[in-house]
Amino acid sequence: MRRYSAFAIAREAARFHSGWERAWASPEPKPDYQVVVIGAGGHGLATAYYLGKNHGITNVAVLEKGYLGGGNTGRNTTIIRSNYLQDASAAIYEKARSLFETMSQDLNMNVMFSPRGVMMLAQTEHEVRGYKRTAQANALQGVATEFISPGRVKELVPIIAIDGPRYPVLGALWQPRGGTARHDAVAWGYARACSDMGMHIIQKCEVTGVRQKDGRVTGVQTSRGDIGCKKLAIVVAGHSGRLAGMAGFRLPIDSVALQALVSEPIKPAMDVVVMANTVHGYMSQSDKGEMVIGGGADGYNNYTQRGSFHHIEETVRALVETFPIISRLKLLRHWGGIVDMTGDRSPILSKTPLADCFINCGWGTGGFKTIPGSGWAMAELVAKGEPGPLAAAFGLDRFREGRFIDESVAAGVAH
Ligand code: FAD
Ligand code: PYC
Repeated sequence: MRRYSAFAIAREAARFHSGWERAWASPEPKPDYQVVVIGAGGHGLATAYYLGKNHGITNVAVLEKGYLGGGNTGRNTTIIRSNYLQDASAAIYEKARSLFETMSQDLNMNVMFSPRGVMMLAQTEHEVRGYKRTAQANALQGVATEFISPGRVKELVPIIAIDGPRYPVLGALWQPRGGTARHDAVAWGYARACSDMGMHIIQKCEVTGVRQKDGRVTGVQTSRGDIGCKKLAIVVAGHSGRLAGMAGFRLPIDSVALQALVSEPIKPAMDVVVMANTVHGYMSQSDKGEMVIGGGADGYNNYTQRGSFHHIEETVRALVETFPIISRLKLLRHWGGIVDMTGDRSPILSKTPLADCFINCGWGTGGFKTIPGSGWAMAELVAKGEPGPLAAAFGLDRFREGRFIDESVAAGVAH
């Protein structure tokens, strides 16, 4: 793979951009691989990448039923933060956030990581107590957050109305090194690096069955024929329940649509990310100038990968009191993705009842930010057959043992 650089841009400009290589290859599937990863979202691609980079395993195929990054990875609102409450969460979310700091250099792809700061507004006394508690837990965990006053909120976000009639801003949990990144570039960067290591990324290849013998996985049936493997990683977010069904086990997961919308582009108005979890709304401004807006997850299980009008109304109604300027914006587009929610709002990185078959899911409304950390931990699980320190708490057995990792407050929009 030829590296991207300022020199390469100048060279290609001089020859009418005729010399760029394809970023990743599109090979035909081989009959067998050492590891098959199902799902070319960020988590599946990062799993493959760290299998190669950290464990030297490159005989890997990533199978994708649509196009890579076309699931939630390309549909999310790109908020990156690690201000979770429990120690196990802080460890994996902060590992992921720290990997975002150097991701562009690591992947040689500009993922536009923008650590502009993320704040979660406290708009009830209950939230004030909850976020002060999180800031104290984060201090012990080595995660840099602080509880800030309404005055400081107004300084950081001049367009905010802090004296709203129903939900005045009483303070906020502030993470200065949280931010955003370009979601597609994250998927493309991992795909390019995997392809460069000789891995196969096979798009338009739907897995329709899981083959097994004597309790061990032996391969998968796909829309492009049978493919054998020694180890299988299922990393399909909102489709996890369906894939687990094919492998013969059940998951404590609900599939629900989460929707978002963007406004027409406007001049720079807000240079931090703001989440208002009591009213179910959040907002940031993209580099193009659009206000990126989202709300709570749909209140009923569904597989509809699209937006809906009632949701636009609910979300905008929730936010307009705190951000009066949005009443004058035009809506540009809206969409949805299918997220995979667990009861404790924490992920599952686990062995499964089928030997050599592993699952990574349950990131729900908040898994974009964890793509590198999750891939790192999942690669270790698949390579060694046992979870390492980052994944150990997130096994499926916690649901049987009642050892929940409750992150319903930190999950924000997933209530
Ligand atoms: P996906 O990107 O969905 O990838 C799974 C892939 O598996 C898909 O490409 C799918 O086509 C493929 N697949 C499924 N079934 C099969 C099959 N049978 N065979 C082959 N392939 C299959 N998180 C944040 O951290 N911050 C945010 O601001 C944020 N905002 C969000 C906003 C919205 C509107 C949505 C929908 C989600 C948001 N999220 C956010 C959550 C985040 O997007 C997800 O947690 C994360 O992208 C999940 O990544 P993934 O790789 O697991 O899943
Ligand atoms: O997890 O930070 C998050 C998030 C924001 C919007 C959707 N998810």
